[in-house]
Amino acid sequence: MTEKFVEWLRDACKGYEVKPYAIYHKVPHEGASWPLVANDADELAALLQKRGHFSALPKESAALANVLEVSIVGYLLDKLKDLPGAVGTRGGERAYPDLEVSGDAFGGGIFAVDVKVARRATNGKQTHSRISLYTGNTFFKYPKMKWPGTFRPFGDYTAHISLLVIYTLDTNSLSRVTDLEVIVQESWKVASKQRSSTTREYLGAVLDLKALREGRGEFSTRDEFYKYWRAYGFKVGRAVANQLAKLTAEQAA
Ligand SMILES: [Ca+2]
Repeated sequence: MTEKFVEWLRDACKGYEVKPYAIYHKVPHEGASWPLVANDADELAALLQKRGHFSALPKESAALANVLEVSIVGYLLDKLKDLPGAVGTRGGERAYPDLEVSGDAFGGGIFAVDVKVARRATNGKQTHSRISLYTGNTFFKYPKMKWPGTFRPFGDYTAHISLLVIYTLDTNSLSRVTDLEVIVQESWKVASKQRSSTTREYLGAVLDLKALREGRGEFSTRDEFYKYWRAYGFKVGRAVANQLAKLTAEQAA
């Protein structure tokens, strides 16, 4: 079931090209005349650029990542609409997952797809920084509880899939992004034993692009992965502790 879905996702992503191209400004430079006539997409882009309709996408990594993430989830939702027996739902902002897919098309399970956008390191062989797979001290740690910002408890999913979008930053282009590569793997298969942030409670993926492509993380089984990271001593801040107490009380009632 999961293999079938992963294969479908990989195949679907092959057709994805960077769609966000630039920020569009409605009002052109003074003196630009109408109508505007273009014979193809490239000519149109060149004309719009010349007339001052474009500025570049943000190059700050979190902002750029968000633009790409929204775009690729939109692209996949369109693909899913054309597929009988498949239902795609977009997750909320700052929520898990980014996309939920269910239906008979993939054997009836419910799949969580989380998009992680990462810049390629200058050496071309690693991600520039470690991709975060999950926040470790909330929904991931308590898979039977339905946390705010999630559709359902973590443990209710058939599988958790990471859709990794790797790009090279090109500050000279409007879209900022070149050499886009999409890698689809079950999340545990690309996990490392390192956290991805020293200040936030995130668990991280392996850095090596080849290992990400091949699903060669640092765990040999799914169980080993969950055992390791659920036992990890993440900090539990007051907000999380309060939320946990609330959920425990509600769900025991
Ligand atoms: Ca994401």
